[in-house]
Order: sequence, then structure tokens, then C-alpha cells
Amino acid sequence: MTNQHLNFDTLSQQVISTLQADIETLLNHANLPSPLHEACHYAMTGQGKKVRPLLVASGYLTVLASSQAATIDTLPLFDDNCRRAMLAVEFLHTYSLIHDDLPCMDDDDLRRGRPTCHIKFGEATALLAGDVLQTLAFEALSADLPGFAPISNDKAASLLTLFAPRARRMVSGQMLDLNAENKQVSQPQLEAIHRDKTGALIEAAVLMGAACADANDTQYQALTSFASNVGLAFQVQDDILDVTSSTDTLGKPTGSDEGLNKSTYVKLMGVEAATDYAKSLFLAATQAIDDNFDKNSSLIDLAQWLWQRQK
Ligand code: GRG
Repeated sequence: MTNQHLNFDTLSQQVISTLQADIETLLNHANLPSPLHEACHYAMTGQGKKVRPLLVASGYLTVLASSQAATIDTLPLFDDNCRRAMLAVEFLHTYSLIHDDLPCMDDDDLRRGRPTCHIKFGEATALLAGDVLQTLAFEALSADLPGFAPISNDKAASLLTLFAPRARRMVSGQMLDLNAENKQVSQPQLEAIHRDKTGALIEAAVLMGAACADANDTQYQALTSFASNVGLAFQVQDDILDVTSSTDTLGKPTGSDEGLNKSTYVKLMGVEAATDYAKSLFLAATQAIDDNFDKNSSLIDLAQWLWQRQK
């Protein structure tokens, strides 16, 4: 197998199986009391798409392929630091979903095709599960973990420097989003919300993958452009799917944006123009990779896979 011809399904399978095992390792390492362990385990093992870990792995492989003449012909495809970064983004993302579903936020009772964490375990446990998953995301990037080579101080510092401010921006974005409920917002205002709420973690995922492969400044710039376009496209798509898809397909309730009187791209520009906008963002994202990396980058496959969800 070479990176140039790495099939996206193969990459997804590798990411999912590696992540599943590593989630168990990190949760067992945390030794959480009951029912906190069960609540975290439940939330972390729902049928999520694993977009952010896939972005880490694809960012890593894209940089690696362009910086070494040799092809990647061994399994596993990613190194231990890359596994840590995949864990960090999935733990942080799942924490945000648990808290976002709480009655004081979006008050949703379905997530990843199952009852939300607070419906299953109660609000207090769900709140703590979100809290501890957030802590574990940072631990994944820095602590000694069974089955992982120790991470160097330099690498841990560079990953944390990419991750921490973007984790913080996700929460700021959520505040801006709450502030915008029941209000008419402009497109630039909506964009500012989502660049933080959704985009920042997507950016962290790609850049941490790149950092694990020792990306240079030009590569970081291209990957930042890719991630920022994909991050926004992903949110525009989420707004569209909220009105065009079904609860069964998404595994979460549809129509919830309307119910909460949220500002969305669909409200701002209608489904058709929002779809065109998402497409243009995905195209801009792939262009940034095309211009700077091998055309067979798995980041391009990933952007195309995300775009296909639309159809
Ligand atoms: C800190 C409470 C708190 C919230 C932060 C990220 C976030 C803000 C809330 C999550 C809810 C939400 C609708 C976010 C928009 C981004 C988005 C589309 C999330 C869903 O991500 P997917 O589709 O989910 O990757 P899966 O379940 O597939 O992992």
C-alpha cells in the first residue's frame, strides 16, 4: 500500500479501529468512578462519523507523503503522537456534544442514533462526563499512557499550543451562537460564530496531524486554508441537513435549528444558495491542497466524502 494510492475506505477503517481501541485505553487509564465511566464510555462509543480524527490522520499522511520520498507501506498508518491527537479531538468533540444536548443548551434527547447522555445517565452525570472528557482530551496529548510511546515535551507543547486556543474558541463560538438566538444576524456575523464554534476544532485536527508529521510553515498555511474552508462548509452543510435530511439518517433530531430560532445559513440565504456556498467552500478547500500537495491527498478524499453527504 502506498500513501499515493491509499483508499479512503482503508484509511477510515484504520482510523476507526485504532480509535476504538485507544478510547478504551484512555478511559480505563482514567479509572473513573461509576456511573461516570459508563456515561463516558456510552458517549464515546456512539456511531459518530469520526470526522475530526479522520482529519488528523489525513493531515498527517498528506504532509508525510510530500516530505519523504519513500512510500508508506506499513500498518499502522499513523504514529503514536498522531493517535494521541485523534483521541484528543474526538474526546473534546464528544464533550461538546454532551454539553450541547443538555436541557440548559439545545435540550436534545437523541444523539448518534441513541438517547443523549443526560437522558440515559441524568444531567449531573452527563455534565461531569463532558467535563472529564475535556480533561482527558488534554491528557491524551501529554500524559504517559499504556500502549503509547512517551511523548516528548517539545511535541506535547506544540500539539497543546495548536489545540488549547482552538478548544477555547469552540466554547466562545457556542456563546456567540446562544447570543444570536432569536436575532437576525448578518452573514459575516454568522461566519464569525461558526469559524469559532465548528471551524476551530476542525482546524486543530488538521494542524495537529500536520504537526505530527513535522509540517513546515508553507504547509501549515495551505492546511489552515483547507481547514478553514472545510470547517465553514461543514457547518453550512449541517444547517442544510437540519432541514433536508431525516432523523434516522443523521441520528439526531432534524428541524432543531428552527425550533430554537437559531440563525442559520438556510435562513439567511435559502437551501439552494446555501448548497452553492457549501460547494464553493469545499472547492476552495481542495484547491488549497491541490496547489501545495500531491493530488491524491486523503484530505481531498475526505472533503469529497463530506460533500457527498449532501446528496
Ligand atoms: C462547549 C457546549 C459546548 C458546545 C460547543 C461544537 C459545539 C459547540 C456544539 C456541538 C453541536 C453542534 C451542532 C455543533 C456544530 C458542529 C457540528 C456539525 C457538530 C456535529 O459534528 P459531527 O456531525 O458529529 O461530526 P458526529 O456525531 O458524527 O461526531
